[in-house]
Amino acid sequence: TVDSTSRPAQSISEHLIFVSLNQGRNTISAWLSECVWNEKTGLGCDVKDRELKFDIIPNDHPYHNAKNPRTVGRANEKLASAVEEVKKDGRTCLVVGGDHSLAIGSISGHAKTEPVIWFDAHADINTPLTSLSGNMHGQPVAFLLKELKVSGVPGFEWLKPCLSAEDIVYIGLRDVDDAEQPTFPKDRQEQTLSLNIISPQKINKKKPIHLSFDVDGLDPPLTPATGTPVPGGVTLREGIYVAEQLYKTGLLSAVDTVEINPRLGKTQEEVDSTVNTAVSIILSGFGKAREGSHSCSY
Ligand code: NNH
Ligand code: MN
Ligand code: MN
Ligand code: MN
Repeated sequence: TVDSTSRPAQSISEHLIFVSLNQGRNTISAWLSECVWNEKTGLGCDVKDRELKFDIIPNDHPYHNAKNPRTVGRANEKLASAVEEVKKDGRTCLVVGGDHSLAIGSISGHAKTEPVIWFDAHADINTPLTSLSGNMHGQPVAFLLKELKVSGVPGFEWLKPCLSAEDIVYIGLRDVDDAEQPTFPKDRQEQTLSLNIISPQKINKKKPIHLSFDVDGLDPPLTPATGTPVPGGVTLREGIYVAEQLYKTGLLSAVDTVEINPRLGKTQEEVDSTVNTAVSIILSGFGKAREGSHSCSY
């Protein structure tokens, strides 16, 4: 996480806390430490690295169409506390997943944040009653929305929905399930790829921004190692532009990086290109400028 209150806007000396949902360091966290935190070759960010370990709850039967609710619920409870600690410490939080169900804990722990930029091909607003896949990564927005009142899900007794539909801005959206239509906030999709994606009113309020970055929001050839690719996505240039603009607001307070699944890459090259793409967007969100910076040797 990065200190967004005391740092100068263009500073590359950020304070970062890294929360990984993976058991042990993986490809993306190894890369990130080189590119983001390494003082000589990277952005020189001050990093506090945290690894969270989660329990697999036995006999975790589905709740309607939500699979593994107790395991996912408890993991998110733990993540929410970790993110809350990071924010109390005045740092910016970068969560590396893992699938998008982690946004439930990440955004809850980052409470009172708005807007949330939901960068994704999908709306992720299914509920345990509407989901056809049963995957909880297709449901986090529904769990977070006050309007939807999802309740009674085992493992989520701790959760208090903290977002309103008007706090969410979707970027890259192009695959909304029929069952998601009635609940999808229709006016929430960006019209153009400019910072108007965030209403000027919200920026004026200087509220911290949460970027929930699902790599499948990008065009599939950029991120082949992901579970549910959808053609016609955001280009790398557009993705980097969005991240740069968010950095320039000085308000980017937490970032989720989700749906990178190295096991789904057909070759090592596919895994590497997925990770490289995600890393380049994260770096832009944390201040790497395409035009370079004299104080940055990267
Ligand atoms: N909408 C589908 C579902 O609910 C797909 C969700 N998959 C995602 N979401 N990767 O971002 O299962
Ligand atoms: Mn998603
Ligand atoms: Mn958060
Ligand atoms: Mn998605």
